[in-house]
Amino acid sequence: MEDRLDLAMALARGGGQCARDYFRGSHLDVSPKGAKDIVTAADHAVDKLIAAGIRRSFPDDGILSEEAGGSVSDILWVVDPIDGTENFARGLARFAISIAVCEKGRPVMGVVYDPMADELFSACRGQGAFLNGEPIRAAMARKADGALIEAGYSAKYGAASYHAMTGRLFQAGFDIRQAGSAALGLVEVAAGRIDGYVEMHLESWDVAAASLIITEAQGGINDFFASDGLSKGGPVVAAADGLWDSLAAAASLGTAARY
Ligand code: LIP
Repeated sequence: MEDRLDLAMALARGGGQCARDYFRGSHLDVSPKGAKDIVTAADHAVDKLIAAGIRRSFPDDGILSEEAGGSVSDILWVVDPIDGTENFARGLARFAISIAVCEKGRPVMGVVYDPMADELFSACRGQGAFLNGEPIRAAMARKADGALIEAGYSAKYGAASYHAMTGRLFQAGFDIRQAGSAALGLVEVAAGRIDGYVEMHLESWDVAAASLIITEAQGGINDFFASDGLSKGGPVVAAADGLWDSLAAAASLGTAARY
């Protein structure tokens, strides 16, 4: 898996440079992608760059990406070429490249790269989590009162249920932010910068890399991949180690088990 990690890190950086070349430019070609969703020329360009690199080095591995789809296989690359596309399209410098490898449906390697901050988060199963090569750890246990979390929002799933969820979180004492990139919010839990992240529904490409980085940083996250999260997606609750139970209870997203 070390070879795949090295390649993922190189492709994330290369994809990040490609995204920066498009960023705030005049050739974004923003187009609708289903209800309340968009895709840009940069998403496609980064997706193609990453897929070409994987096929060159590991032609027998499967690829599942947000923009090109794909099929599940034993060794599967799960790619979000630009996580935070809405931010990217509006010129907001908060987006990430997310690349994971799953074996038998669960992440075993993951990288999340923030091209604007030049921060590369990485992990291989059982080997710890790193930011630009330095070990990271999720925050220690915190009480809900005053804990800073992110509650991700997508217009695809409507405002009413989001308001109900954030109402429960405020009631429980959490302070809430919403910044538009699930992958970056999740790795900020792993780095201890925030104390938790919740979202009602995410896809596997939003979550796969960051979920491994969180567990390798001693944080907690629900068992997203247990009930076919790889192809169906689902809710996400991630938190500092001692905070997971109270955050999951307040969010009340039906995330029964912590991974
Ligand atoms: C986005 C996530 C965000 C979520 C959006 C979308 P994308 O990823 O980062 O948290 O609310 O629905 O899934 O589509 O920009 O890769």
